Amino acid sequence: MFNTVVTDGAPPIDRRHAGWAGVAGVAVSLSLTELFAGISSAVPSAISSIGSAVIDLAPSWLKDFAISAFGTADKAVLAIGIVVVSLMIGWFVGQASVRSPAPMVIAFLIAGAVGIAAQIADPQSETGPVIASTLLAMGAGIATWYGIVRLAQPSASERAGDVEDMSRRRFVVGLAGAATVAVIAVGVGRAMVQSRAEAQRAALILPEPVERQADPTAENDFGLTSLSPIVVSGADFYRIDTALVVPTVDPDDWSLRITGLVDREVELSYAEINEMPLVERYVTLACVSNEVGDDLVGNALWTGVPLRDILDMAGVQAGADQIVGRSVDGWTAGFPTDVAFDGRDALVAVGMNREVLPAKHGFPARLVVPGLYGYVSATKWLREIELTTWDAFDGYWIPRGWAKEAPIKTQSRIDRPRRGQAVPAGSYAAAGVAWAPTKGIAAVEVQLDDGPWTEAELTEPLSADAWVQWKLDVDLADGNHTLRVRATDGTGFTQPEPPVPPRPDGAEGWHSVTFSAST
Ligand SMILES: Nc1nc2c(c(=O)[nH]1)N[C@H]1C(S)=C(S)[C@@H](COP(=O)(O)O)O[C@H]1N2
Ligand SMILES: [Mo]
Repeated sequence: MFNTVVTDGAPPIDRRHAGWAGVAGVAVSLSLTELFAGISSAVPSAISSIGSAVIDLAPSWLKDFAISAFGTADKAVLAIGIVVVSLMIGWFVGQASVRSPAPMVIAFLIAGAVGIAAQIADPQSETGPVIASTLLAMGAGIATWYGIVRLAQPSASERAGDVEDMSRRRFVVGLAGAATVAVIAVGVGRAMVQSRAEAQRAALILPEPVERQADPTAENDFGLTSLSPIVVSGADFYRIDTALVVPTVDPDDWSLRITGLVDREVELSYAEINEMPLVERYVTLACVSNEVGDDLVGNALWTGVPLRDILDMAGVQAGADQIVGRSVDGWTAGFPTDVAFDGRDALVAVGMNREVLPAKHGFPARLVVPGLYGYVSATKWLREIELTTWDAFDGYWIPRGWAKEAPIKTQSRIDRPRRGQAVPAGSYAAAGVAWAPTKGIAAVEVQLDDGPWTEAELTEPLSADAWVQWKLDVDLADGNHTLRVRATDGTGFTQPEPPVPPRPDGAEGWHSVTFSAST
């Protein structure tokens, strides 16, 4: 069939037309993979699977560059990059296939193999559906390319001038048709994935905990504008992860396994975990990459099973000095086993702020470990807890240049005023937050310009693991000012002044804000 790429005696089609036909083939093929991901939960998105493979294979300097250049949009940029590069390959291979279909067919075979390999690496995928859907997408891509090439070729009677040459119009219609199919397939696929997940989550009800925490009162939260609330909603809570698209987990298919150096492996279904005695804990999570003064930190009320209870079911063996959390998307984090038994409230959490854990914060279950940065502890979309030795395994970020042991450093932040803000002169309520999970905050001091360090008023802490708000009324003269803050934690340790960058184990230094006051 393909020997008719060039119809008998017809001139080869225009190179630009051939390029666009290739682009259309790739677009239809890629978009169908998104549609299939929507139709079947056994088929992961090919674009995000390839993105994950790129993230895993990329050298750490490149990842650092991407994170610093694009911030939390780095994954979106990567996905767009994969699509753009694929379409460009379609353009060039389309042009190379003017006389023979071989380059296009070979390119699709290679792309299919890469796509299948990347998708199968996703632990939630199933090989059969992945291969079948990829073959379908490849076939549709080749057929689209071939169809548009044919549409762009004048027929014998058109060439002879017997009838008006409509080939150009047919080409444009073909291209538009392919673009329409691609847009609809991506839209429908994405919508199906989201609605399947949301419907399942919405149908769930977080069980009543056996231990409830009191709601915050005016003692716990100053309630000032521009000051972070003491409990941050799931929607406003910072989000950091390596997932290109939020993993969608079917709680009916999901289970949590406790494996490795245990007396007996344990497997718990979502229902079984929810039937265990659940407790509520206020815990502040912090990201190690947070710069002094930034907002990759937040406090929430977590509902879950004490990690210790789940470990005791399995029986931790002597020598198992590392706990590794593994997520459904293959991410890992490890921390010392002691942490689960030293009295702090580490949880396998299923709820956040009295709601079923939001998808982007780890539904159906995640780890919450007070006092440890998220990258070594807070595994979202948790699938397995493995007991191992400290030396036997390094979590995801460790070979990428971050410290293996990563307790959260005592920190404080100024929320009011913002940097560069112009505030009215006179009395002003400066305020912010301070955190030292597991230790608690004993004092926060504030310095205006070259004035004395003055102790701020603190809110009643929700727990030793939760941040507090601080507030100090300052008297502002007209002109520019600098405000500095430093916290002292429950051990008596006061934040030192010298700035330290986030890598490898968390930023240090005093947050300071320059602003102006005028009458
Ligand atoms: N599966 C998975 N869990 C993860 C991560 C991740 O990339 N994948 N990132 C961790 C990091 S670095 C942090 S700071 C916290 C952030 O949790 P949040 O997004 O709910 O705020 O999640 C942790 N859990
Ligand atoms: Mo993080």
